Amino acid sequence: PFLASLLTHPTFVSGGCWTTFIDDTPELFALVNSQNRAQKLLSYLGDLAVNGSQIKGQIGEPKFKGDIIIPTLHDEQKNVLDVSEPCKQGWRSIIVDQGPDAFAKAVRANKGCLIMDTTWRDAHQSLLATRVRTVDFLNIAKETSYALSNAWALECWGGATFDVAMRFLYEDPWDRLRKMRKLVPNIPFQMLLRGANGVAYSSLPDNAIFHFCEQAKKNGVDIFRVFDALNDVEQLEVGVKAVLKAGGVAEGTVCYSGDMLNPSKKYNLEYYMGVVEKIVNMGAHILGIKDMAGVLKPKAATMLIGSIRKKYPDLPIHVHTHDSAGTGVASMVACAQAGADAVDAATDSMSGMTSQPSIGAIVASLEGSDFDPGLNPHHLRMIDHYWAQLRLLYSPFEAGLTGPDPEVYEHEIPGGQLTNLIFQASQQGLGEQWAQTKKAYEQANDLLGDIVKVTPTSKVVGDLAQFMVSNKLSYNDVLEKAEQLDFPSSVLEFFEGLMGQPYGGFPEPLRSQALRERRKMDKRPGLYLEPVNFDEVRNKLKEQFGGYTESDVASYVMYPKVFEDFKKWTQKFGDLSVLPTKYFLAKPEIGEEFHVELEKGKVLIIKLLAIGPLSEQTGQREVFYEMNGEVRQVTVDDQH
Ligand code: 3PY
Ligand code: ZN
Repeated sequence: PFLASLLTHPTFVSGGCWTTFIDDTPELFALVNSQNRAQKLLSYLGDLAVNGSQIKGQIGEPKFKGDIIIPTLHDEQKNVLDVSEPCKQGWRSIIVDQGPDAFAKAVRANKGCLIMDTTWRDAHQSLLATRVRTVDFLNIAKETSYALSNAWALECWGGATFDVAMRFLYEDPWDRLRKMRKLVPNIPFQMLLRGANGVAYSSLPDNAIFHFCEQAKKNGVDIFRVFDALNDVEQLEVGVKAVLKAGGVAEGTVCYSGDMLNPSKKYNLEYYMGVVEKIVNMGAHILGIKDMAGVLKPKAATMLIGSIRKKYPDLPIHVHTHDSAGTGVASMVACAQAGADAVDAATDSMSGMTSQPSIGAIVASLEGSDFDPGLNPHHLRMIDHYWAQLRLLYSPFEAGLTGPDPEVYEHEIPGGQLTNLIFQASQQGLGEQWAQTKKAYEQANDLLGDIVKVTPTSKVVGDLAQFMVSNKLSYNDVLEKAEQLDFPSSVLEFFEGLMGQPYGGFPEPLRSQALRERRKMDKRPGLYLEPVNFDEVRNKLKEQFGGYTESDVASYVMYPKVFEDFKKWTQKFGDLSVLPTKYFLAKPEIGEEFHVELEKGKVLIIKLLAIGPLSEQTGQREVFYEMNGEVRQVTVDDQH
């Protein structure tokens, strides 16, 4: 294509200045570049047409077949709101103009209870295997900037979204962040950071966390919810310090586990108040309460938030929950009444069960009270009309949840993990085994010392539970045979101390029997790990991929292999984040026309014309497309 463009270029044709021609004509490269991109895109589409979707976790095709309708918002006078430019008003201006301390003061002084909308992060992480793609956030971003302009924040980044974007969606999470930021300049963006684990599954060297937070802040994150999966405050502090250094709003977070109302349980009010005190002393701007399994009952919420509010009248409190048991709305209302400054909710059609409670239900429950969140219910409903369509578009990733699971009070499985485990059980047709897995999860937790369970420690408990079920091991079997058992690697990493120190210590003799010759760390892992040599990483990326950005460096440090695979994929298929989800997950009908905007103003009009017969010699098929009026052909290996 380069030669063709060159030979037909008017300057070349007219015999104009030859020596500087190529240097002076950059559009030639742009053209070749976009033709390359178009060809790569066709390779992906051809492969999809012949072999079906290769996206991990996808079962079948989307239930939603039509075109997504973007809802229209209206103002108080019922005039259509002009959303051609993003909204400019919102809480973010305080962070940008006056800094994190001023934000903390302002939200504390605010009378109502604000809402953080989790639809762009935790809701799809908990319901749709974290599979929602960048394009689907961007398509509703400007409308959202208006509808949620008075929200505390949009939770839109971090947690599992970081690795899933690269690993399964072949998207750059940083690119997603920058694009969202452009279209939503007014609402604070919040991310979830797993303390010293960053957005990975075990600890990284401290300098990796500092570098990551600096990049996250630069690329658009305002508020960082920092937690540690064991409430190990030393692990947590690494994250909080990194956020403070980067200039972000630090939401130091305590993970809620167990049942505070039950006096025989390990984690009681005194325990929580102790962790809170340490978080306050770290200099966190906000206190987060993270009820990752949805086990904070309304009465416990009143007691916990009430006690913290009484001791720390000026401390902003932000509460997160999951609706697994069906009590999410009641608990969040109780939090608001007890003095929380913000609670989490998700758009209605992406709420409930293992996700956050419904935003519409919480707003209605607080309406007219002193705690009214100050959001427009009509606007929220309009945004939800969009998400109702999206939920059907992503139906191939549904776990098939059917109703609340109050048994969560016993097994305490966090929302996202509960969905995953149900999905796995239903895939294997193991209805009975699912009941056993829940029971085994409870026992595995006891074996490990009744630990706080959230990524990554929830995976440790889940892996041990599945290990027990598949090897038919009872609680006592594990204790008795520990010296002979080949424990899952996550369990060994936990016992080594790679995820920090659990409250009350590791269970002995199980720890020593399981570890055998392996090391035991009794301090936080960051003290043992070699710092990352960033120059080495930069050189490596330059050599391997011809260039890098500083956010690539952060991705590589967090997930070296995932990043490399992601780069290789994009070298083969290009940046597919521009492809509408419908055509990313399934092939179009023959003759169906669709549009892909490669970049601003560069639109491809594509139509699948035919899928050719299988060649016996090569095992390949030719797939024919029309692209901007020209017939194009791709050769695809038939994997069937
Ligand atoms: C994560 O760490 O991804 C979580 O959502 C924990 O709740
Ligand atoms: Zn959560």
